[in-house]
Order: sequence, then structure tokens, then C-alpha cells
Amino acid sequence: MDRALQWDIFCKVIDNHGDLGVCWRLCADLASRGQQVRLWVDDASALSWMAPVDREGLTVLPWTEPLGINLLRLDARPCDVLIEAFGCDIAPEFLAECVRQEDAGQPRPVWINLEYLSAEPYVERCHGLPSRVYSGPASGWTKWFFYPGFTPSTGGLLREEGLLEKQAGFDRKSWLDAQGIEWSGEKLVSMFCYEPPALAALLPQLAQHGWYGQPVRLLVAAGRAGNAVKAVVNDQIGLFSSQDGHSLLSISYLPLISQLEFDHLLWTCDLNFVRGEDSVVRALWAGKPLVWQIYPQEDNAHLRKLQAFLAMLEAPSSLQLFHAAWNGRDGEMSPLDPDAWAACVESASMRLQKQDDLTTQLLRFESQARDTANQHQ
Ligand code: TRH
Repeated sequence: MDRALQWDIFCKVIDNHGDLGVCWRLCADLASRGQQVRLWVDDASALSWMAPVDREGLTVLPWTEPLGINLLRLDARPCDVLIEAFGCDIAPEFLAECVRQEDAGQPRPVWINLEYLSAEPYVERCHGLPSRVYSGPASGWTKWFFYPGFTPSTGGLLREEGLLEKQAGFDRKSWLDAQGIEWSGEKLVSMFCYEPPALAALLPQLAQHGWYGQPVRLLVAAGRAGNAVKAVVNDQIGLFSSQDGHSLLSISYLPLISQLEFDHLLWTCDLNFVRGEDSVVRALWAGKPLVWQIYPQEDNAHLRKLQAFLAMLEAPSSLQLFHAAWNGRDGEMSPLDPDAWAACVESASMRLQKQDDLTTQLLRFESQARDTANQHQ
């Protein structure tokens, strides 16, 4: 793939930060590979802290309803690839404009639906399937399903070029100093979660037993995680001291930081608690023991997804039990055992690094989908 294409990526922020977090990473990665990208998003406010620096080749546009004057950008540069992130339904006036441009002789854009990440077996079956569109302005067009995933038969995982080399040269002491975090060698644990009920058991456990008896510092992400930790601390203030009145747990609350710094946080810590979709992938690349709080779904579909992830990870039984409690499925909070959890994350990370990353695959997929479309025209 050597030709710069115009990508239009549509993103709706449902809740939390993952939809925008994943879309931004993809856009930035495409732009860094010479592609032209427009990100249409209904609420870009989180980018002020998540991605404070502009990227060459990447324009963020408001997804207003209707799109209004920004639609004129298609005249300046027609769309080559249209990405509907997480089934968000592209703005109909955008599609209508693409159809008008096709009638005027422009090539039809390749239309890709980027799905959520899962390790479940259906992902391999569904990845890359075409689906005919039967309604709306682009009725009769084809939409392609692109599934991220953990095996070579899926769309892979986002991993920018040079990421692992950057991690290898990273100095955590300097990073901690820059964040104003005093560190005297205690074990470092990041905490990015929703409101897991088991947090009320984990924090006293850390206060009393630490990391196999050593002191622990918890680095808590801003937002829901910070609020959840503060609520437990306020509720159980007396529990945070061991019998001699000395707690092994200290806590640092972080402000909202950029995605770049969020990666640094994960590289810094000896154990990472992550959640949702994007941070769990970043924690895999960090290669440290991890605990995942999956985004909860109403019909408990997330529990199957969690099981599939743990199977992919080849998680030992103690890590599976810990996840069951952490995700509110069942069981008491088992003891933290990061030494027993390290090997599976390390080897999954190494295995996954051997696979093509998502952006490489998407570029290839787009070109194959275009060839297929040309053959049928
Ligand atoms: O915020 P999340 O829980 O997002 C979730 C999931 O993506 C879920 O699948 C989706 O359905 C739901 O949102 C709507 O967790 P996730 O996916 O890890 O996204 C968090 C993003 O926020 C990630 O890109 C990292 C970024 N982040 C920062 O850059 N700095 C910060 O300080 C924090 C706290 C997060």
C-alpha cells in the first residue's frame, strides 16, 4: 500500500472513553503511515486530555446532525474509505454525498464496519464478511465487517510501529519524577476500573499484605476509578492499617493524562488493572501481569467474552478466580498473586506481537475489498 487514501472515520461516544480512545489510536496510526484521515465524532471533548497534540494528516470534525458545512470537505477530497466504528451508523447525508459523487464519476468508497474486540470464536467466522446494504441513501452498496482479534484469522490489534522499542528504552523513575510521584522502591500497581464490588476487599488486602509482604503504591486513574477508590478508602478508613497501625498501601491519584502517558503508566507498573477495550490491549503490550474489568453488558454477554479472553491468555486458575471475583461473577476475592500471573501475559504478548497489527491488516483489507468491488463492476 503506497498510495495515500482519504479515510473518513465515524465515531459516536456512547459512554466512557473506549470508543473515542480506539478511534483516535486508529486515526493517528493511519496518519502516521501517510494516510489522510477525517475523524467525525459527536463529542470530541475527551481529546483535550487524551490526545492534546495535533497530528499531521488527521482532522477532527464535529459529527453534528446534520453534518452541515463540513460536508463540503468531500468536494475538496472525496472519501476513499469509510469506517463505521462499532456499528455507529454513518450520517445519511454523508452517504448521500458519496453516492452523488459516485454518480459523477468518483470511485465508490470502501465501507468498513469496525467491530468491538473479542476473543470469542465467532470473530474468526465473521471477520471480513461482506453485507449488502438494503436501506438508506447507499442502498445496494456493500459494507465489510472487520473484527479486531487475537488470532491470525482476525483483524488483529492496534500496535503502532516502534511501540515496543519505545517501551524498551523507557525509564520509569524519570516518569514517576515527572508526575511528581514519590517512589521509594515499593511495588507499583495501576488501577483503571469501573466500580468493582471486590475493590472493597482488595484495598484492605493490599494494606495488610501488600505485594507478598512488600509495600505497594497504587496509581489510580482519574474519573470512575479514582472515585471508586476514594469511596472505599472513605468507607473503610480503619481497615487501612495493619495490627501495628502501619499500612503497606499508599495511593497516588493521577489526573487525566494523555494516551501516551497512559501507556507510560502501564509500562511503569508491576501489575496493571485495566478495563474496557483499549487499555487491556495496551496492558498486553506492556507485558506485565494484568487484571481486566470487562465492560459490563446487560445480558451478561460480557462473561462469555471474559472467559474467551482468559482462555486466549492461557490464564492460570488463580488468575481466572481473581477475574471472576473482580468482574462480580462469583467467589470471594482471592489473594493477589502477580508472580503466578506474569508468564501468561508475557507469552501472550510475545505471541501477539508476531501477528500483523490492526492498521497493517486494515490497509491490506481495504485494498482487497476495493479489488473485489472493481471485479464486480
Ligand atoms: O473507558 P473504557 O471503559 O471504554 C469502554 C470500552 O471501550 C467498552 O468496550 C466500550 O463499549 C465503552 O467504553 C463505551 O476503557 P478503554 O476501552 O480502556 O478506554 C479508555 C481510554 O481512555 C484508553 O484509550 C486510555 C484512555 N485514557 C487516557 O488516555 N488517559 C487517562 O487518564 C485515562 C483514565 C484513560
